[in-house]
Amino acid sequence: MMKKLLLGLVMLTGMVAPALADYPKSWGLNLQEPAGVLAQQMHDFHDMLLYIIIAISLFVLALLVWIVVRYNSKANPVPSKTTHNTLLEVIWTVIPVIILIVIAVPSFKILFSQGRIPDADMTIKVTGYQWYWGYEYPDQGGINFNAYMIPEKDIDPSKGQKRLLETDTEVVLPIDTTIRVQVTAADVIHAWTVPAFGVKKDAVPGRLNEAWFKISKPGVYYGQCSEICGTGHSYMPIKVRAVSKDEFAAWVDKTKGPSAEPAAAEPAKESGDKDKEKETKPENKDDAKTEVQ
Ligand SMILES: [Cu+2]
Repeated sequence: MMKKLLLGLVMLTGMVAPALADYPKSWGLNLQEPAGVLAQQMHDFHDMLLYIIIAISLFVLALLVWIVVRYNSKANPVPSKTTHNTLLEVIWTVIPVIILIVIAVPSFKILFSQGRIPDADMTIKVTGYQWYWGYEYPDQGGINFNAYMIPEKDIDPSKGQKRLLETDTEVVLPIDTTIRVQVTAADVIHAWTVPAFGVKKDAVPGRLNEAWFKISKPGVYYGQCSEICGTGHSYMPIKVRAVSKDEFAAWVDKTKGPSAEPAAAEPAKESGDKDKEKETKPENKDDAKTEVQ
């Protein structure tokens, strides 16, 4: 019921998630819509916790109200001298233990399904840099590119572009495919996070972390670096475009050419060859600095 109430509240404020994309919204209340099994499991777990938390809060509130009304000095001038009640003490120890076990079982299940990487259909490697992401597709002929944030001044809201979330190059991935993502960093610790996939993985220099996900529906999914990594921390978003397997194969063919330059999904700006990247890097740095100040 509570979930419906919350959902109703979200709908009332006119912030229903569009079916084919998910991103953070102003005054957003619930988690982003899940786009895969892992995220779905997390949502179900979150909803279960919500019921338990609300029940416990209401119970404690009722106890407090009862005590205030029934046992204040006027209503109960001569207080009881009782200090121990074995049955009550056993109950208030055993019931919380049972609640914790009920929470622990699904929690460990999710941890295991996150941690055990299934046989993947494809792999992508993500490297965190101050302050952009590098992507490699080793199974697709080594397609690789860097994705920089599109600065706020170049954002066109009429095209549906979102401030602080758009990147010059999109990470194109197929749906219904088990994707292993290897995450590392080249300078400081970052974290590659896409809420709709249920993935948040630390990118640690000198270490290769792994996560996996399977996108259930096509669309655009946004994420952000989730480890404070410096002044440009909020300027290294993640933009994933999930497409059908056929469209993905076409994208790979188009992108894999001799130039190894990714097909830009955003016509506005492209990043590709090394010289361009060098130009963009300091520019991005300056943007980040001025915006922070
Ligand atoms: Cu970062």
